[in-house]
Amino acid sequence: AHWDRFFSHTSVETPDPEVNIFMNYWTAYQAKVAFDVGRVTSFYYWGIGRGFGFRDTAQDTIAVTIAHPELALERIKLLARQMQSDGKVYHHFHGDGQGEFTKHCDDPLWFILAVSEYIKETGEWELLDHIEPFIGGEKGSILDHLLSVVTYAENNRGKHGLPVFGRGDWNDTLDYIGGDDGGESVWGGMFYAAMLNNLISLLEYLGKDAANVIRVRNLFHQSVEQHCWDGEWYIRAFGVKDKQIGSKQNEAGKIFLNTQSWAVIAGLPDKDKLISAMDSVNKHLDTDFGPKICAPAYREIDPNIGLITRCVWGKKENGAIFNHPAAWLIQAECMLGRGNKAYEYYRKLLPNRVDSDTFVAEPYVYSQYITSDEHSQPGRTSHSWQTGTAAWMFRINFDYILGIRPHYSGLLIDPVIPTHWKSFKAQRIFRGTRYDIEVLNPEAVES
Ligand code: IFM
Repeated sequence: AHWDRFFSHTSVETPDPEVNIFMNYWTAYQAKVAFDVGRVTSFYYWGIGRGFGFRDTAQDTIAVTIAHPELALERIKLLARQMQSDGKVYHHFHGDGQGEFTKHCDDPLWFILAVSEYIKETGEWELLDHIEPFIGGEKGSILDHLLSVVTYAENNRGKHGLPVFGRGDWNDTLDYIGGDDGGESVWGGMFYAAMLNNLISLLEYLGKDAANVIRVRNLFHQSVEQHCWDGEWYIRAFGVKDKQIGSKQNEAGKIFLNTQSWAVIAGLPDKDKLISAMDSVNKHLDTDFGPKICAPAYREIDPNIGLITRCVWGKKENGAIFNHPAAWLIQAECMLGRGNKAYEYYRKLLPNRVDSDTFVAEPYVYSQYITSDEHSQPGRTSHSWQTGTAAWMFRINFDYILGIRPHYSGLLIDPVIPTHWKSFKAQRIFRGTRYDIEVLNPEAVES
């Protein structure tokens, strides 16, 4: 009964039976399981060991906002209590009130994702007035917590105006970019802009003054546009003595996936560059098993880049097919209106695509990564279940391929599908109403 209730909130009927079975069961199921236990070391320990990651916990909430918004709400309140009034947050926390500050530059901004997705889904604006303590005891509303993140974003800028890298961004293994004092994250600049965009829409919808947030968002757009274009794609970072990482000039790590997909997600203005960046992903990163996180993989240790260069090539963040950022690539293709490409990537990444003897893990579960063509055993997967991928794959398919996604003002229907889909049907409960949707595509368009 528990699972029937959960699954009854969404359903899809597309011309592709595999999409249907993953979306109606396996991926939705995995996303919920990851929400429930993915961040704990066993059923008994809750956040012991490394603790709960702030960024992972924030992203997990999007797995349950549709069927169990009350669970997402509890996590949002928990996250709010792991924040300081200057916007800094614990990178890992152990239950309530204990945690570590590690200077990962992305963490605080994930709070905007969790809150904005919750409000889009539920329309519960009163969450913004809900009071939670900051670390240290001072109290503030959820809106105060969100605005503290804007202050953090503005203050955490290096000499190119991009986020100071600290001990990593979403990519934990870029932990010594710039050596001890930091470097700058180009992906961070894009990610900050994307999250601030969410906050701007929220404030504007409420009729509140968004001018300051727009100003800060523009700082990141400008810095990326001014300093980060490499001719055919966006670089990944500035390191020691301004060395560019993720550039044609490098022998390894010439191109990274995240700075191409997030250029689109961040809403950068130059459409030609965005198309070129995404086409470069297809050209330099795509493989039979999906797009690699970066290429070529590092084969020499570089203490001024970090752990990524100590991973076996073709594994983990060092050039594997890392499923979580691969999902963002699908979102970005949809945002460009390229339904054929988005669907092709989505299908290729389904956990039953590689033959089981090679893949090794369960053929219905997204893993953290699949070894790439640079590894001696390509197509092998690892860390099954231990990933935030399922939530993103589920939401990106529903929200961007089928295009049925919540917005502050209602449910938007904006599909970006393969041209050979003549039609599809979907159902979804939104703010208490079940919507029965049928999309017809008689002219075989992509969006
Ligand atoms: O983003 C991280 C995540 O928080 C933990 N696992 C690895 C990812 C990429 O480094």
